[in-house]
Amino acid sequence: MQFTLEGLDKESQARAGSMKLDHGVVETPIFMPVGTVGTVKGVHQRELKDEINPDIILGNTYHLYLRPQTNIIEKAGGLHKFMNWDRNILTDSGGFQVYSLSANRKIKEEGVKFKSHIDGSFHTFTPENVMEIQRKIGADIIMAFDECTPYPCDYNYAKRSMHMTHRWLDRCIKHLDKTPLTYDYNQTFFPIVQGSTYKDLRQQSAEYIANAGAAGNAIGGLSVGEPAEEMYAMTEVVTAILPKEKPRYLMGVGTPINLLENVALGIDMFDCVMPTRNGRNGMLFTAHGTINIKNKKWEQDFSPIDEMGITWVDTEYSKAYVRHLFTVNEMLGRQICTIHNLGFYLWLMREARKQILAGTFTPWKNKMVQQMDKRL
Ligand code: PRF
Repeated sequence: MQFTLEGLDKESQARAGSMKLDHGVVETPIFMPVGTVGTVKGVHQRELKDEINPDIILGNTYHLYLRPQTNIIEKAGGLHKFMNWDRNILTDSGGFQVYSLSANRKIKEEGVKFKSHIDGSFHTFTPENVMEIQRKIGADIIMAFDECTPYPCDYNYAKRSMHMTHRWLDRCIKHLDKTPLTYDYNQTFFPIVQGSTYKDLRQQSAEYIANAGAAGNAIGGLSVGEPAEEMYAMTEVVTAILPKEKPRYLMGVGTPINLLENVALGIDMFDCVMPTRNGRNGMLFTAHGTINIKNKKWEQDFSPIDEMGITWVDTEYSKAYVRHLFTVNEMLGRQICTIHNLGFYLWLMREARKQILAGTFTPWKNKMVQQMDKRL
């Protein structure tokens, strides 16, 4: 992978860059729509490409390993072919889903034994087998197997867990070197910084991760319930240490405001279920604040759902109509809100990039943060 920095903001740490991967160039900052089980929920690949237009999307090792199972994806020729997506994909390692989804998991030095949230069957993830699974799924960017600590987390647990994540990282790298590519394109490996909300642990972890010398680095363990100010403080500590010339990915973040504040702190990549999940619940993100389309307030509002018209659904459908779709529980309502929200998140990152390149990012960011912090 080749990462080029194309612009640096003078008043903040914000950067505009581009990552060259085997399924195309990814312009940063980027928001990666979440396609957990091999689909960005409710969105056709055609709409994803033509309307939302991300250079990269995300898949989850945990879910794909359980269903359809790794061997089916391998038979299909990899996840790109299986889901008919010819742009880039990143897979998360399962180091988060296993903790948030599976019942009675046991974390040991060897790995994590867990019970499937689907049928109760038992499985084990180790740094080694997770690397093998990610080779077979075949994403362009693959993630280290880590432990994401909960919030709050006592200092001693956070410290022990961080050291285990570091030892797991060494095992991931060692095993990956021995595991050949399954397909005829490259995979880029990203290690993950942990350390909960403790500054000294975050610094130690960032140094350890930076020393691994990977082509890109990720920050995990944030956006797990801590106040936003604590998340920003940890991002700042970590980005001061991670190499400037490599992309930085903040995992599982966040609201549109969280994205802009973290771009200002030097983050290049994000993913989050918020635009899709909240969209399915009738929440619309806009440049002027959030809308709960289910509110009675919109019953007779025949104006478009978003005058900005970033995606075609924005001006095609009225608020009153989409509210009606939710009232009668029609799936189209959920699809419209999902497309709108993803379109908005991708627009926000494209706009941030433009503003960074134009040297106007910081005042623009401040204005947007103020504007978006409203419920309409
Ligand atoms: N680790 C991994 N995936 C993640 C996280 C993490 O800490 C988070 C935390 N917000 C989201 N996704 N592997």
